Order: sequence, then C-alpha cells, then structure tokens
Amino acid sequence: MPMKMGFRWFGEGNDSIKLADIKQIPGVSSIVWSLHHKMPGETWTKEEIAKVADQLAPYEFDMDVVESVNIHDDIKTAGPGRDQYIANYIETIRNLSAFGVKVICYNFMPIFDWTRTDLYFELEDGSTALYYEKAKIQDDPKQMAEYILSMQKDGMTFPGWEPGRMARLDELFAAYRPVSKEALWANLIYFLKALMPVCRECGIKMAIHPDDPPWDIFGLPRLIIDEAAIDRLLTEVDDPYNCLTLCSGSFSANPENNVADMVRKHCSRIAFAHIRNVRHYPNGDFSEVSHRDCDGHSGILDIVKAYHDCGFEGYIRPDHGRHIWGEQCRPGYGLYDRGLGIMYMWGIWDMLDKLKEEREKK
Ligand code: DNO
Repeated sequence: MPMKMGFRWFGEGNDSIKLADIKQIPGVSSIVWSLHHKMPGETWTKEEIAKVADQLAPYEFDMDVVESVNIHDDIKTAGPGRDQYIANYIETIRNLSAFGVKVICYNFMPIFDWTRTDLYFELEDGSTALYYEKAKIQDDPKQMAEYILSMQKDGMTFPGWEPGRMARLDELFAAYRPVSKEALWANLIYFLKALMPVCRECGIKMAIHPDDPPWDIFGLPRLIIDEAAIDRLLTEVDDPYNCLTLCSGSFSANPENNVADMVRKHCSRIAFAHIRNVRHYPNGDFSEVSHRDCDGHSGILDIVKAYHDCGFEGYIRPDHGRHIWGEQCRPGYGLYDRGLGIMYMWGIWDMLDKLKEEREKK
C-alpha cells in the first residue's frame, strides 16, 4: 500500500477551492480538514462533524486526518482551566472516532502558530510565496500580529491567528511569562499522558506539528525544533499513538536539521507528513518555493526517497505552495501550486516503485 495523499481544505464557505477541483488532482484520497469556527478548548459535536462528512461523501474523500484540533492556552500554561479543557479534548476525540478519524494534527506553540513577515514575497518568476525576515521578528509581536490579521480577507481567518486571541496579546504574554521551556515540556507531557488511553481505545493518533519556525520567537519558548526534541517527545511518551506530523518545511527552516534523517529514524511514528520546500538566504531569512528539489534547500528528493525506502503508508500532503497563475486564494493554500506539488511527489514515488519492482524481478 502506498502513502495516502491528502489535500488541506478549509471548508465550505471558508475556502476558494471546491472539492470538485481537488477531485481532479490525481491520487488524492483524503481531505485534511478542521472545524475552523471552533475556538481552542471547545468540544466538537457529532452534529458539526457530520456536516463535513456529508460534504465529503459525494466525492468519496475520507476524513481520516484533522488539522488541527487546537490546544487551549490553559493546557500549554497549566492554567486554571487545564483539566476541563483536557476533558473537552477527550470528548472531541471520542466524537471524531465515531466518524473514522485516524490522525489529529496539533501543535504546542505558545501564542503564535506559524509565523511569517511577508505572505506575498515576489520570487524571480513573478509568483509569490510566504517569507520570513529574521530582523522583523525581534521585539514587536503586536506589529507582526496586525500584519497577519490585515491579510485575512472575506471573513476567512487563519487557524492559530484567531482575532479574539490576538486582541488579548498582553494577557497571553503575561500568562506565558512564568512558563519556562521545561515547564512547557512538562505541560505537553501531562496533556499527552492524559490522552493516550483514549487514543488507544479510539484508534486515533496524536501527531504533533513542529514549531514553525523552529526557534524561540519574542522570548517565547518553542519545543519541537530539532532531532533532540523529537527523541525526547517520543521517549517520554513512548506510545504508538504519540506521533509526529513531520513538516519538512518547518524543520528545514533551520539548515542544521536534516529531515530525511528524521524520516529514516522515526518513520513508524510519523502519522502525517507535510512536504514543503524552503530556500535559505545567507542572513537567516527564508522563503518558500516550489516543491521541486532544486528550487530550495529542504532536500525534497531525499525526503520522499526516505519515506519510500521506509515503506511509509501514512498520510502525506503538499504543504504551502506559491501563488501562481493569478490565483486568488488563502496565503500558501492555492489549488495550482499544491496540485503541482502532488504531481511532483507522485512522480518521485511512482518511479521509485518502478525501480524497486525492476530490482526485485532480477
Ligand atoms: C500552516 C500550518 C500550521 C499547522 C499547525 C498544526 O500553514 O502548517 O498552521 O496547521 O501548526 O497544528
């Protein structure tokens, strides 16, 4: 069985892309979805989940992967509501399992999810892509949040950048001030240990997404940044349901991280793979580029080969793409460039299959 190809879709009325268009990309079987109107901490009801199931059914897409069920700040900071929010999360897991969900992607980043300084950086071919300018992420989180919020159009908010939370930045920074990196680790482990029995019972894997970018920002500690962190996470909660969303673009923003090595070492614990290519600039800035290996520095060929060599049967999706051919879409989440990314991945995969078959015949 090959890897299972997914495509992230933000939901009816919340995405410019239609399911019928995704259906025409070869080999896509899973829609990677979420209930984007839910705030972190709220329980997802079966009725709400059923609505998405009904939308996907005519296209025969599965809903096996959720990205994301976001984690309430009280769980990350060990705030007063922690145990109640964990109980809500457990109820959500049970409700998702009734619809056959297999993987929950989540992250444990304090306050900010993915962080960029320019969502429409122009590349040499006239396409645009997400860009991170190191010098701009120094001491003014509000300015950065205002920029990101100003890019949200037509009521389509970005996950992790809920305007309600961003309006409370001072309060959030105050809540995180006493939380050291070690305390954040302890809070993550506490959360996972509470979930594991239910995950086993429901057959749902928790797949943590790395911190993007993989270093501390604005004085906030970030945990899932390198190989040592992966080792620690998988050892401290050594359970087949404690897994990774291995995001090649997030990890490879740091040139020291070798994503193909991570795949080879941890393949059995990778429930979900994000494939994205990043180009580094000498001053530490980076931009996102096409999925083609030679356009960036992430090592896409090595990474896909590592998955193939390991016999990866999990879920995979193209991550952010560029904005090309004049497409108006969510930043990083257009149809066209992600469609190209999928064909690139299948091209590598199918050829590796063929070579393997030929080798075995000899
Ligand atoms: C950005 C995404 C992230 C990711 C979350 C997972 O485009 O890669 O927002 O979905 O961090 O919880």
